[in-house]
Amino acid sequence: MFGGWANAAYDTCYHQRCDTIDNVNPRAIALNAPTAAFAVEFLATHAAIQSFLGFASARAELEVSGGGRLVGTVAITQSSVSEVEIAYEIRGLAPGSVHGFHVHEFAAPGGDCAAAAAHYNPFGRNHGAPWDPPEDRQVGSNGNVVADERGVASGVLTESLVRLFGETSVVGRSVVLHEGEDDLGRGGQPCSLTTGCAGGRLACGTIVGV
Ligand SMILES: [Cu+2]
Repeated sequence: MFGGWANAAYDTCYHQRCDTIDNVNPRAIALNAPTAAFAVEFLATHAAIQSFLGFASARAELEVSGGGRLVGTVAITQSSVSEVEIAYEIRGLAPGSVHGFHVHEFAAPGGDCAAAAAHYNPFGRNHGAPWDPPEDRQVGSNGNVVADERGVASGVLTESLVRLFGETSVVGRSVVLHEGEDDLGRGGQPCSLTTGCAGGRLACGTIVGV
């Protein structure tokens, strides 16, 4: 009888323990709750983290204003925390022609260069030359490109204000090639300090992280 009671008690206890261990498992909760909480928080903030960390490189395909014809490519590489390299190759230009070349504020879907709006200027500064001190120019003050005798403009710019991460990332904005020359803020006209008086928009493309 004693043995029967003991066995019954043991069985109950055993099954309770089994239930506890198999179905609730406090030890597992103790181990996994912080992990689970972290995972939930990570997923919730993943987009923000990715946006902040940004991209190592980005690319823009330049289409003639209005869309339909590809005229160039721009590849931006975050070469260090403080610098990017902007490699460009643009074809079909007038030989020897000079064109303002800027990062503008918004995307330019399908060659809609008007949608790009103004130069990207998150710090509210006057337009200047790429070699002006960072505090004296806009993020979009990237200077001119020059076509060679074949009508091809190609080269690599090093930029300290353009970046592919953080709050002032240029990913999702655009590169605009203008019809005329950018006076780099030195023309003495009202437009010199905003657009460099570079004229209309020849081509543009949205900057896409890759
Ligand atoms: Cu521009």
